[in-house]
Amino acid sequence: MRIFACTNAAILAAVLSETVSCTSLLKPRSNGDVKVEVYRIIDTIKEKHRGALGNDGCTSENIVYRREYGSLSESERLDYVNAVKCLQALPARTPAGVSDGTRTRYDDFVLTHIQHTLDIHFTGNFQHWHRWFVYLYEKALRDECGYKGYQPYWDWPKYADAPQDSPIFNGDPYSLGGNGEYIPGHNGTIIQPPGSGPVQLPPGLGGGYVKTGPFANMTVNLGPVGGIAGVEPGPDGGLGYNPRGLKRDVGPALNQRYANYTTILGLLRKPNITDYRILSEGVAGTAEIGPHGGGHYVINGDPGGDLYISPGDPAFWVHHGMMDRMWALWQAMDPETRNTQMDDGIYGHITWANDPVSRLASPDDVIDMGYAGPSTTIGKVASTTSGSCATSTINAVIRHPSHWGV
Ligand SMILES: *[C@@H]1O[C@H](CO)[C@@H](O)[C@H](O)[C@H]1NC(C)=O
Ligand SMILES: *[C@@H]1O[C@H](CO)[C@@H](O)[C@H](O)[C@H]1NC(C)=O
Ligand SMILES: *[C@@H]1O[C@H](CO)[C@@H](O)[C@H](O)[C@H]1NC(C)=O
Ligand SMILES: *[C@@H]1O[C@H](CO)[C@@H](O)[C@H](O)[C@H]1NC(C)=O
Ligand SMILES: [Cu+2]
Repeated sequence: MRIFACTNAAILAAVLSETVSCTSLLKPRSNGDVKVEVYRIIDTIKEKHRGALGNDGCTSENIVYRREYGSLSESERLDYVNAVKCLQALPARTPAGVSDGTRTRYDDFVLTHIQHTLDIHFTGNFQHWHRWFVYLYEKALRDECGYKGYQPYWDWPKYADAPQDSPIFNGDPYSLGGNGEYIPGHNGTIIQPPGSGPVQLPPGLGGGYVKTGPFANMTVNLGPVGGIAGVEPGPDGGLGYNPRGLKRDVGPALNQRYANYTTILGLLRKPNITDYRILSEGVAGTAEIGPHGGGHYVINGDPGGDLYISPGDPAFWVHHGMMDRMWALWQAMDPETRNTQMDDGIYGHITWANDPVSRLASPDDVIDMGYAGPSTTIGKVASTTSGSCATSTINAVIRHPSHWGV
């Protein structure tokens, strides 16, 4: 096959520049070829990443790598699941009176996400905010619940044809709980994000309560808040106490359509952060919801389908682990430029899709974590590998969320 004549360096160059002759060899011919190409590019990125280690901070000794959920051993998955359950059993740090529905340490994270939903999506801080959010969750699992591993991620395309059977959702004791019980004839969710008309999504293969796996019988305390047509907010606008069961509607339709190998290849080939964001998050107010929205609505249900309280489903964190992994891989192709590049398109502002019109986000902008954990700034979490990789808040994020593991 001619493609093997293309060296790794040339393929990387081709990824970075549409003009290199190897580009034509990157053009997919079938889904199998696309997958091969994705792995070829990721291998090239890993090689470049390893070559750069030690130049500006992390070394091969002190860097750590996150791993794909299905690549963890059963006992490693169980350790992760038990740490999440531990967080769900610890008391909240949010003071009484702020939100009656915030009962557990886990809920602290959900509350922070609710409070910031409208200034952390389709905004210039989106990726940075969620990077720090996932990092602090990982840190809470480790520091407060004795977890020894790192936050695993959900490799979307790997399970796109049957996410309900994946190690994440298959309902075995090592999963994040099963799909919701199948509700015959149920319709897909109609989403209604801020500032846009309703979008009808296809249904998944569940729709009801999760009855299998470690999170069967899990209690959701906060919400609903909004974003789904026909669903009324819970008490106190969703901040009140509203205990109910976990529901999901996992299925392949949205996964195949929005988070397949072609999507990954598309992300890896985007020349700048503005273009990357438009594929990653989709086009606000349309059915193009990108792998970000796609992944959320593969989980769907309650709280997974409500954009404010979506972190209330334990699968949120593997989804955003993958969001961060993709961004980190993309950054690693050209760290000098991409670790500092800020989006200057419609998603580069401090309001949702720049509505109402607002200034561009800046590296000095604070990433506020409320009661979930310490706040930081956009600039401090932009790189996962620079800094001394030793102590302090800034190095903490660098030390852990590095994303080229199995
Ligand atoms: C699904 O939508 C169709 C068409 O709007 C409607 O007739 C049907 O009753 C709905 N099914 C359920 C279970 O709500
Ligand atoms: C869920 O709760 C019900 C009722 O309390 C109980 O019978 C069932 O065994 C529980 N399931 C799991 C998986 O914990
Ligand atoms: C794969 O995802 C891309 C968007 O990233 C989409 O355009 C394409 O239609 C999807 N493929 C399938 C088979 O749905
Ligand atoms: C990003 O790349 C696209 C080409 O895909 C180009 O049209 C656009 O001008 C670039 N934007 C910036 C800000 O460089
Ligand atoms: Cu979010």
